[in-house]
Amino acid sequence: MRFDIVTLFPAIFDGYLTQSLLEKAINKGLVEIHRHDLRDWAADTPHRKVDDRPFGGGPGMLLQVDVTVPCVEDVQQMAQEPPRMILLTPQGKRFDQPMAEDLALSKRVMLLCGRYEGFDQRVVDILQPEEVSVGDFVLNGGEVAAMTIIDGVVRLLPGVLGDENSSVDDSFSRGNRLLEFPQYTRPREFRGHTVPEVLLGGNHEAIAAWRAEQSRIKTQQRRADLLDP
Ligand code: 6GU
Repeated sequence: MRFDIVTLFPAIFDGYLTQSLLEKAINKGLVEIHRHDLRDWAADTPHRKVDDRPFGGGPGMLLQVDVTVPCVEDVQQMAQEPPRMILLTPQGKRFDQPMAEDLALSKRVMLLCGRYEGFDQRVVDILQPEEVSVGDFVLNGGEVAAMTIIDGVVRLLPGVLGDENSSVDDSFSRGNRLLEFPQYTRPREFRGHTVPEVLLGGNHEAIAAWRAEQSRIKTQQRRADLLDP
């Protein structure tokens, strides 16, 4: 699977791309991640300007259509596969596990990261990207949201997680709308806190029943909206 990220801050992704699961997925050839600096498409002036003030007034700066659209068109041409195009914005459709599962089926995803007050509306009108948000809060730009999406998608790709960490039972995956039950490992007792007896007894039916009940209780207490959407 190939990701193309368009951003003004490609270095934000450095640490994330070279750690742990994602680095392994890249080294195994399961994922390719290409970053593109929007500023490389700026007019060839000393300031390489990519943003300007909104017509009609108001705070902040907008990313310009005449920089962004040519950039995206060039990046599209960098591989055969036409990408699913996602523009990160707090105004977008909320990212969730079914969306991650759907994206994991595509060969190529392009992520457009906004900064400042966002993009000129004509970027959306011309490119018609899917507008996606990662939640009801405001970030300084789309980069952390893009990493969230990549992280959520990559772990679903075949071969990325070992069997021992399979994603099929994850909370929020299709058919599972429950929060996860609590888990324990050694030691059996720490500062007077013990492990629930049922988990030590080896009765697999009783363990499964206890876990299901714990999931239900936790979901009821914290996320009743998941039980009755
Ligand atoms: Cl995708 N971008 C920004 N800037 N803020 C957000 C977001 C995206 N999703 C939630 N908040």
